[in-house]
Amino acid sequence: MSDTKLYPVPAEFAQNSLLNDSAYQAMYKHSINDPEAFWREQGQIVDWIKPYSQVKNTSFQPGSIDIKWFQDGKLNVSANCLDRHLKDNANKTAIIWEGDNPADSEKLTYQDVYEKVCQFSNALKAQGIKKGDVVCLYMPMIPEAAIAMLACTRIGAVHTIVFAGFSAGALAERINNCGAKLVITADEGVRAGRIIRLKDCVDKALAKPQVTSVNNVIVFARTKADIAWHEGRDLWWHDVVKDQPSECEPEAMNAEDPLFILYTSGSTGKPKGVLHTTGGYLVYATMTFKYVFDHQDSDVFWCTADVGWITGHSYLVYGPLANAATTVLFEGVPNYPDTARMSQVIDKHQVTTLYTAPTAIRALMAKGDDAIAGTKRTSLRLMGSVGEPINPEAWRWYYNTIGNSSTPIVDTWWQTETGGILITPLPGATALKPGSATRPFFGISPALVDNEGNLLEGENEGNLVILDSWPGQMRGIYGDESRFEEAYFSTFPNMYCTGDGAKRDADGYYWITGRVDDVLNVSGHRMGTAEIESALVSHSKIAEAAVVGVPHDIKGQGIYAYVTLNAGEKADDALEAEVKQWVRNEIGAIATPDTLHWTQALPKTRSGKIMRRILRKIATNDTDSLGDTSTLADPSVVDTLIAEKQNA
Ligand code: 6R9
Repeated sequence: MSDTKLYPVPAEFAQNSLLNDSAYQAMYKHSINDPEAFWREQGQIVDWIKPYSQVKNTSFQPGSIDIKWFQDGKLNVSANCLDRHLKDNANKTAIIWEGDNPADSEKLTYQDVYEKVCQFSNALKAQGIKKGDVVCLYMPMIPEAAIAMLACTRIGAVHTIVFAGFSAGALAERINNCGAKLVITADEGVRAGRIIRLKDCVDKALAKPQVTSVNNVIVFARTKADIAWHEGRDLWWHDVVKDQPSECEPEAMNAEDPLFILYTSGSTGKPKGVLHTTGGYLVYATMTFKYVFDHQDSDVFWCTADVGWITGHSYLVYGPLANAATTVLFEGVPNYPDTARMSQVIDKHQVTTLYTAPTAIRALMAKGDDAIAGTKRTSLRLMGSVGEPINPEAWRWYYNTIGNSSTPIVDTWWQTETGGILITPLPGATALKPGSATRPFFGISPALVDNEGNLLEGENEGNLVILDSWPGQMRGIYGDESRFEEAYFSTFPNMYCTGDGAKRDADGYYWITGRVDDVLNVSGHRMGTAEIESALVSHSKIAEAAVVGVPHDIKGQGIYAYVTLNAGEKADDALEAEVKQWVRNEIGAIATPDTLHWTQALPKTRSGKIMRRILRKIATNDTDSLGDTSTLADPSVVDTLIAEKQNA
């Protein structure tokens, strides 16, 4: 909390925004004092096919965790994102696609997207996909990714998007876990001038003997490259939509019918299939988008997240489209073909609202003014940050350089599990402090507890928990009911445990300090240390591995892996390269260790638990206060590790 300079709401912003501070205060109070009445009214932000009479039916009680919202209502997500806008906004741009190559861009109106979604919905039905079936998307950042998502929701199929940077093995594991019947992909993806062979990767995943659920693969021709073809299984996107009508009746979905599954990392080795349902998720994504980004009809909103992450679901596709906004979908990366690409895209499409991640900001900050060379960025009126804590230095650079010292920043804290933003400034209401996510959104009751679960009052630091449910909350872990309670409600009974630590200052502002569990945050991507460890030990030469996060200037956290080899194996540069490549192949490039620390033994307790606390300190050269080492089976291991680190 070093930076205490307040950035007040600019007068002009306060005047024209949806909510000022007193409106926020009054609405927040109402949302906490009478959640039932508050959400009964707010639920009307979306259109219902059958109105709900019930609103909130939730329990965080041990043994009877139950989360239901608007449970007797019926609605359709694609109808809310498209059909209802056709009357007034048919010709408004829904999606601006900006290709990896700056020469490629395209605009689709609400009418265009509506017709394409209907056609693709009919195509899915023609392939036998029904309400409740799971469809896996492994897609590059092209409009067809959003079209496929919306088509699934139109017919009641449950989508699960796997980030197209994950390996064939990671894809296979996810397909298998959810029993997907269909995979939608592209021949190839294009990113930063490089080709990603997506269809090859799907072929490899489906060739694994354990994957038996998939009947068909629909392939969009992005680059028209030569690809292997499995007759009878593979279908071209352009063929399946060709003769389909551009009308398709939306399925009336129950509010609590599954909408999507999204895999994320927890503290165990197995990714969790986070399940979101239809009504509550849509209400929450729609409402948070509207107020956090102070949505105005003329806005051009650009969220740089990939559709494979929750931010891409809620604030690239569902939140913006449900609000009839114009959303920018960018295939490339912020610094290709040159460092100023992000700024160029802002000028080119007159972006008003930019939502990006601290890792991207820091990477550009390292290039200084080259990141804005030749651009104005005067169309911007609001910027956002998400994915990890933003350090005040990066915040100020973002504010001063990208935002011309005049654009407020909303630092939004939330998670895959929360469906939408929980702690955030509202730009017309909240004075900003660099590095603080500030105050709770409507209906959110954050609290801090000590390790025993005692509530901490006032200015304090502790584990961040949420005391009551909100509509966007996840409903379960797909295929593993018991793990839901265990993962989120058992550490501190009667509270949702976020896994993050936080401080609260004298103004009641929250400052997220990062994960307190074994989850890493590398460039805003969540990864369990256990997942990387299990990839490492699956290498035939590796006996044991322990992974810790270390501070990294650009990525936020880097991956530091301690590795012991099987007897007789020798560590050298060739093996180091091989092991790094191995992890890439097992999980994906985002999981590649930055550092491999070869060693003979890991520090373990007498009961055999690896003491990560000590490994973290050694990795960061913080060895003056190693804390209690008396429970170690062999304390000399620690001295060896310290010496190895110093000689590295
Ligand atoms: C939306 C998203 C969730 C974890 C979360 C926290 C970190 C996200 C943050 C932030 C500080 C912010 N995180 N936003 N930390 N300030 N504004 O990123 O979801 O991929 O599930 O990651 O990311 O540690 O627990 P997800």
